[in-house]
Amino acid sequence: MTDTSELPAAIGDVYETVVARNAHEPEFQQAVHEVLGSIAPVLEAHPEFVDGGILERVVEPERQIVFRVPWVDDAGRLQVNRGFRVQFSSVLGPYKGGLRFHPSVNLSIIKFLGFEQIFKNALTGQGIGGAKGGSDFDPHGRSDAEVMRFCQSFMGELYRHLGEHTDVPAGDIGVGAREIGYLFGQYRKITNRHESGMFTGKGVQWGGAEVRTEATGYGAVFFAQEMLGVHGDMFDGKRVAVSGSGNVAIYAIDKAHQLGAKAITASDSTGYVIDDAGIDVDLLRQVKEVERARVDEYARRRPSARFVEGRRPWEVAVDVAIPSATQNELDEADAAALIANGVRVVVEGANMPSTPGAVDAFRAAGVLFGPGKAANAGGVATSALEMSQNAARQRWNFEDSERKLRSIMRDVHHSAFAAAERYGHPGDYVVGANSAGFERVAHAMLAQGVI
Ligand code: NDP
Ligand code: 2IT
Repeated sequence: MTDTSELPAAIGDVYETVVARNAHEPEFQQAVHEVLGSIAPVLEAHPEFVDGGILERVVEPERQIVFRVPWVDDAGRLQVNRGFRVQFSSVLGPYKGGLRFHPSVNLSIIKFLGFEQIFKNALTGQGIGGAKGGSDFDPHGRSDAEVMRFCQSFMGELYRHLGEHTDVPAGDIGVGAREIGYLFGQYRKITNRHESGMFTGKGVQWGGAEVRTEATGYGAVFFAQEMLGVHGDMFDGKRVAVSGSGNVAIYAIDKAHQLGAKAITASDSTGYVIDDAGIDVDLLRQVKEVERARVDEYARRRPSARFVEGRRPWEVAVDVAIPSATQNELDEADAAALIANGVRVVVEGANMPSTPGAVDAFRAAGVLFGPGKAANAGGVATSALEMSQNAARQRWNFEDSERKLRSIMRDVHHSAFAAAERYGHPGDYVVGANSAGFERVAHAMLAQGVI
């Protein structure tokens, strides 16, 4: 990802510095390249952004925290993991973004996610900055007691950098309801404060917002609905491929079914299941969330399903694809297969799931492509609603919250769509989302001086 030939000079110089300074961080370079590659028209319209050194500053995190996480496993052995929190930008509000627990986690991955989060959060129109954190801890196969001890040790360091007005984490891969409970509990104990707004995605019985659990998957489907709507089309009757079988995937499947579509796949790192009768969400939740088993277990219990080991669902003929597992899980060959099979819409439930080659292929083929920054913004947007409710000591009901999410996704779509038109790339949601998010951040950075 070092080719700068297609970038205007001012942007190319900044990108080359990013590559030199972050030489061993391919995911971070990829995320920066994608944003910088989209915003030339914005800089042409706003030379003050170039003069104000916005680019040089926005690619450098405000603060990066890396720390030791020691804990003792059930066999009495000492384990040491590495913890991260990258506080990328607080220009629009307190740092905000999830925590990821996965063995692949390193600084490059946390920085790419934190960088994406700045512009995604800006696009929601809410007052939240961008951050991401996590650890190379792998919760798979660990007992609840081990996960609790790990979370307590992790928070034993991270707590000093958090707070409802400072930095507000949430979940991501490997961090769900169980982990958030343990992390919040430890923060409360150490600080002696029941500070509800310092974490989002909490249980609805103790400060969590209705619809936060469902928000990312539901939001991605709402975004696809908006994209189809522009072309007078609907979700009803569509065949849908979803990857992943975690939080985002489960609720994307759920909403697709509610809108009359049929989602026929789900996956994890072992392979995918195809179910021609449509994925049974209750069974998938039972297998993945309750039993924490692998996705092949779903196929064993469901006569209409079969498991395809070691492969990804993009070889299945569908109208809509919703990659909802992890970064770079859909490459150029996958995109070619989807296009050959007539895919009409791709919306990214995950962060950066499509490789640059795949994105180019979708655009060239005229596939409606919704980048994660816009399409999965419903999760963090609902986190911001949770922060509002916590601050006001209020609780909104499910129906009102879902209505708000629906309306936010309509606005996110409109912002991205309108920016794409304004900057001469109608229908290009990559340009639209990056431009609309970047504009908002850049204006705030200029106004607040050289910080
Ligand atoms: P979960 O941990 O709930 O689920 C992750 C799913 O993705 C699992 O099925 C997991 O399978 C699979 N997966 C993870 N890593 C890989 C890999 N390397 N190869 C294949 N499959 C993999 O996470 P979420 O559903 O919360 O997150 C999914 C994606 O959505 C991530 O990109 C995340 O950043 C993004 N996202 C999440 C939001 C949220 O609110 N939770 C908000 C916006 C974006 P396995 O168990 O085998 O690892
Ligand atoms: O990638 C994401 O937007 C998230 N994991 C959710 C972040 C949040 O703070 O709700």
